[in-house]
Amino acid sequence: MEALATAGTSAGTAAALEQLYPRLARETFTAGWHSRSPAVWPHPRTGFKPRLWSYKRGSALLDEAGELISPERAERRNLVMFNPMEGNDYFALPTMMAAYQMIKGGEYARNHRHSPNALRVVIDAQDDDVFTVVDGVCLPMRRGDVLLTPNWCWHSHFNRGSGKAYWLDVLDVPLVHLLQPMFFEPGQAFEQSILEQHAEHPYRIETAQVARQMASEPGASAWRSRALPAPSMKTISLTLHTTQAPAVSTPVQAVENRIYTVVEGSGQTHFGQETLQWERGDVFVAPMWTSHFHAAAGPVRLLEISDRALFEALGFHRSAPTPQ
Ligand code: GTQ
Ligand code: FE2
Repeated sequence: MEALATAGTSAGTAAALEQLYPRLARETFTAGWHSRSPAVWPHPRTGFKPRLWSYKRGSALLDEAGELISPERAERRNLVMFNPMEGNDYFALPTMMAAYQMIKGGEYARNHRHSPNALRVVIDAQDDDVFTVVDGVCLPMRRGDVLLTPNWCWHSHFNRGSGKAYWLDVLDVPLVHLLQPMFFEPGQAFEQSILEQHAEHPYRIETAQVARQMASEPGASAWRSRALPAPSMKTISLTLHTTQAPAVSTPVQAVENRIYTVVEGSGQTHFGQETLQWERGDVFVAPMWTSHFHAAAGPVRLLEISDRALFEALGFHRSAPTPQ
């Protein structure tokens, strides 16, 4: 920038500018033409990388942690998946964090609420043992279910069985850190009073049921995608991808950050030169404007959790017509 801005100026002008810059800085001004950091660039660029976290390894480490940490000591027993880059040890993506959480039989993850929107995707739970309570409504957590706990809803989780339960948490915490509207309140009591109990509720999405529906429609052996409703979640969008047979998706490249979680099946995702292999329970991320496509090895249920709703609401969303 500097070379451009001063090209063609006389030695005297260049010297005067050099004297001006520190005087500007003392008054907390930066000369825009002299700044190291440009204001704009041609297309999105990000330090976040495509990355996968293995459920096999994550759940084994969470089991170890479970011998040392109780839900009484930790607000939540979770392993946060961070994208390894300078200065980051907490965020998977610029707008969303992701974590594996585990609760043992008989344990209760205490009641609280916060401004970040959250959701969970159940990876392993014994039917009728594990529940999330949202604003007094008790909802079952079964394998493949998505449970929504939007902004400022009271929520707690419990396991009344004897086996361990595991799920993925996704929260828009990094976005709330950036924009700064953070609020958190612990419940007065550890446990939340249950006012109602439902299996069917807008905050509980059974991906198994949606997948069964998609499987009954024509073309089920091809790669198909369906948007899932996520009521009250203004920053997060859900899409279920399914196929009944080996299939390949069309490449995408868009203004959105995506977290994928493998609900069922195995396959791989291609990011240019890089390929991520995935199996049930694994979680991987496709950062902003990263071109990628999936290849299913057999029947697959892949849940995509993205910040698309956020970018659409702000008018920033766009897709590349021909992903590179
Ligand atoms: O289950 O309420 O992984 O509040 C991080 C923050 C889970 C939760 C996390 C949370 C929760
Ligand atoms: Fe929470």
